[in-house]
Amino acid sequence: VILAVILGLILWPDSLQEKIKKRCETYLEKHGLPSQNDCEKIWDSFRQAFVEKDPCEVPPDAYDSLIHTVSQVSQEPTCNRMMFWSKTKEKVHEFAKKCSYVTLEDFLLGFLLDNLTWCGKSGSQETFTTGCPSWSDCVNNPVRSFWIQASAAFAASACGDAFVMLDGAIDMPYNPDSTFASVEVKHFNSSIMKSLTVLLVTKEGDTKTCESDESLKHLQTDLGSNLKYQCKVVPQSQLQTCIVD
Ligand code: DVN
Repeated sequence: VILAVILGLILWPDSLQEKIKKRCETYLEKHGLPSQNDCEKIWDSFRQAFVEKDPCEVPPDAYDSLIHTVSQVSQEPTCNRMMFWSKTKEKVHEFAKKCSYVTLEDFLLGFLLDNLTWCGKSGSQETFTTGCPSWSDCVNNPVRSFWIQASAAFAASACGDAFVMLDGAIDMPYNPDSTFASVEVKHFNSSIMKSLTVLLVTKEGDTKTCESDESLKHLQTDLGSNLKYQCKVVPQSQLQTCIVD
């Protein structure tokens, strides 16, 4: 048994708590932000959102306290460089890093939980990273609810000229069921945000244009008249250059 425990610790050194606190410390250090106790505070707020709860009964607002705590610790939104995305996760993060845009996953809140799975169990103080409901198993699952609330907060903070990277190689680049359409666009605040520019990423041979795509007409409608809409086709190869006009 002792050997199994030691082996377990070697093979599986990171509990969810350690992983998140490590990400938190790395992030705050990299951004020159003070960090005494902050990561502990953030872990506590995160935990209370889902621990001791049925993993299908964690609504988005369970994360309000975490979002509040993180906003007190972290940096201000970066106006004119904020970038949203849908069905372009890998491409957008590479592009954002290279070309100095910021996605939700570049802010502390998204950085802490990117690519993680977590849940609790009613009647237990434990946190789990396996056996948790997946995205569509139930609506109010801890992971889905987190991303909904984090995306809503991120979108509400968007200021100046914002961007979204959409996939021009699929039928519906702007999909009403996506988090981008169903949460983020609804939370844009036209008193601080001026415009949204779509970067429609195409592969060689794609014939889609900003004008030919039906789904983008819905995006224009959803943005309303207070936000300026722009759209540019960006061949995938051009993403390397950071030049997108
Ligand atoms: O603008 C971004 C960002 O700010 C954000 O949080 O929301 C926007 C991206 O969400 P989206 O518009 O729904 O885009 P996607 O590409 O449909 O989904 C993004 C991610 O949500 C996926 O990569 C999934 O995460 P994962 O599994 O790679 O860690 C997850 N997701 C969305 N719908 C899902 C799903 N996972 C499983 N099943 C689904 N139906």
